[in-house]
Amino acid sequence: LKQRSLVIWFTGLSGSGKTTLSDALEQELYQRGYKTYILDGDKIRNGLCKDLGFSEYDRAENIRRVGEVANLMMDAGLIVLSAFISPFEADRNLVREMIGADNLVRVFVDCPIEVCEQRDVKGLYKKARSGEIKSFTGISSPFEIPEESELILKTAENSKEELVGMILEFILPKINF
Ligand code: GGZ
Repeated sequence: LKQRSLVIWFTGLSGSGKTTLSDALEQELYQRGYKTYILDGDKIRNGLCKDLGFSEYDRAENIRRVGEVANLMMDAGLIVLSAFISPFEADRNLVREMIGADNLVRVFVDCPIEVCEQRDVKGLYKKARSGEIKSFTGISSPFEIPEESELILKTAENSKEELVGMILEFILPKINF
C-alpha cells in the first residue's frame, strides 16, 4: 500500500478526548495498512521535552519541538497523529508553517470544560481548583479557541466511533496514493 504522509493535529483541553481519539484513529489506520506514529504528552514530556513545564514560554517551546518532529516524521512517510493541548493560536500557526497547510489536518477536540472537569480522569482539575497545580489550562491558563480547523469534533455530543468515522472520511482521500 502506498501512502501519502500527513500530520493530524489534535488540539483541545485536558480530558477533551485527544488521546482517546488519536488512539482509536491509529487502530483504524493500522487495520487498513497505513504506517502511523502518535506524538503525545506522555511520550514527549518524559523525553524530548523533559526540561519543559507549563509556562507560556515552555508550552510554546513544547509545541515548536513537536512540530519539528512531526515534520521529520512526515518526511519519513508516516501519518503523524499529534495530541497536545496546544492552547495558543500563534504556536498552532507556527506548526502550520513548518508542516505546510496542504499536509496538515487541524482537529479541534471541542468539549465544554465542565464536561472535562466532570470526567477528571487524572484528578488534575481538582488539583488545579485547589491551587495545587498552577497555570492549568482552562482554569488558570488560557485556551485560545482555534480560529480555523479542518474538523471540529464534539466529544460530549458524539461517540468515539462516530468521530473517528468523521476523521477517516476526511483523511482517507488525502492519504491514498
Ligand atoms: C495543562 C497539564 C498541566 C497544566 C500537567 N496545564 O490530561 P493530561 O494531563 O494527560 O494532559 C495534560 C498534559 C498537557 O501537556 P501538553 O504537552 O499537551 O500541553 S501543552 O500543549 O500546553 O504544552 C495534563 C498534564 O499534561 N498537565 N500540568 N498546568 N495540562
